[in-house]
Amino acid sequence: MTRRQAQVSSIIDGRAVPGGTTATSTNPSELDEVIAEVSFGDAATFVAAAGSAKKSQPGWAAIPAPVRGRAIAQIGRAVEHNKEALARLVTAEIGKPYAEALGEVQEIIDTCDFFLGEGRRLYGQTVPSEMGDKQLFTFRRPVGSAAVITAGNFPVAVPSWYIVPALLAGNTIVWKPAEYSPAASAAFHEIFVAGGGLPDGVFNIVHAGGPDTFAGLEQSLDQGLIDKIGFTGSSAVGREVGGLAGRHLQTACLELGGKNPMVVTPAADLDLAVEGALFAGFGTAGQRCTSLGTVIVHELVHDDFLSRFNATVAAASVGDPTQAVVMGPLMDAKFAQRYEEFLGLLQPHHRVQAEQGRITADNPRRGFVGEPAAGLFYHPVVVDGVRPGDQIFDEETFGPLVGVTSYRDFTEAIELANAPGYGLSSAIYTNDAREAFAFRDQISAGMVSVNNSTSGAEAHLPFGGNGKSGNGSRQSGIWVLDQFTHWQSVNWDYSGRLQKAQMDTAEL
Ligand code: UN1
Repeated sequence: MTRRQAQVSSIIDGRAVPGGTTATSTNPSELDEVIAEVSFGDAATFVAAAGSAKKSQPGWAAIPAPVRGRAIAQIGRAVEHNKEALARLVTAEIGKPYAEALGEVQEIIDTCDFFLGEGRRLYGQTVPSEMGDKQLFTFRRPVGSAAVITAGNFPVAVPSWYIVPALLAGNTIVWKPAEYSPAASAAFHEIFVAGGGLPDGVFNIVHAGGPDTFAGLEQSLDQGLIDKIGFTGSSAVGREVGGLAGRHLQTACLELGGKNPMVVTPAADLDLAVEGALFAGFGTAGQRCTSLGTVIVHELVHDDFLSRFNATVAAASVGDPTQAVVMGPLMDAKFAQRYEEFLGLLQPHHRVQAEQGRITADNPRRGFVGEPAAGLFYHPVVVDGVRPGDQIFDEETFGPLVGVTSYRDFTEAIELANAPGYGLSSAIYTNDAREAFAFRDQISAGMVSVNNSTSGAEAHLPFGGNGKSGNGSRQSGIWVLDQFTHWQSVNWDYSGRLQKAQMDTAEL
């Protein structure tokens, strides 16, 4: 793997395809450091990549699944071999603290480790028939060519959640990574193709802007070149992508935003809850889809929780993500700007607990690690008194801001937790098993943590959400195979005559 790829372009059918426009990706901790120059393709580039994936798919699917599993095993080892280098690149390109970046790369390895054996276990069933001299079977068949469109906050782990199982199941790929993580995605692509010995055209990468990608995707769907879409990104764009898929009679695998609640009850270990809220709220600078949105804390323990949380947040190390910090910079100027617009939505009834905004010499942070003016560094913010109807309560923030509100009884806690209408992750801190089970039962969320953070899901459990967080599709673990395979039923009659179901059913 090349440490830093100065030049990045789309790779279609094994060949680099420069596009018409060039952009640079910079280090959000040191904005004048260029990480990569990326050549952006357009809609036609996407269509060409889709054509390549479509053409290569039958050949890839013809390779026996256990042999495809071996390719996944080799990819896993290649990622392991490049673990530190890839993590350093993620830290340099999107500012994720190095320890988290190592965890992100480990998530790819875990995904490969899980799926390598699936090549030998891509089971179908033998099913009894209601007629004699007839056998029924089911087979998992690859869906075909898949478009994978991912975000930059997890520039390498989340793509692997789609790409590894899709390849294992005999699908081919067009991957459009985020515009602001081209170097990390180019490195990922290089490791996958070389490590797995993937034939040309099986795994194509397209660097392009959002509107061109959308246009290229639509044209590819119209031409029958794409059979499945995997998309991770905002709820607003997910709605568009889901609509596009639906108009082509496809279901997209959608992993969208979250406004993930954490309920803290009087039966909670408050220090544990504070630790969980710090990691969930400010890990990846609050830019995970699983990041903590609002702490919903019982009024009896509200003040105690808030003062402990404030003290912990005030002491949290912020700065240079190559060092052991809790929080690095925001990942890109686009996100910094959006986050600042969010800060502009604070209202008089919001009790902001500490400094807010960009960390600068005029707005310093005690114990800051590094040079704040060089990067997109923000104060971690806690806002008490948020409530339904406030944009800050209702919508995903995608930045280092955690809201706090209080509740009187458990019913109100659940109402507040479900109010924003997302449904990705959630957490409850309590040592009362009845509360924990009641929460699990009543929360609308794909993922529930008891006495743990909203973020940090393990790679072999179903991952995904409901409501504004997704269409119920799940990634990770065995369940994602239902996204990248179709069931084929086979009925095999060796009676030598036409046996009609429901009409020639054997008698007792
Ligand atoms: C995302 O932010 O899109 O559970 C995924 C977590 C990580 C994945 C987050 N394993 O926080």
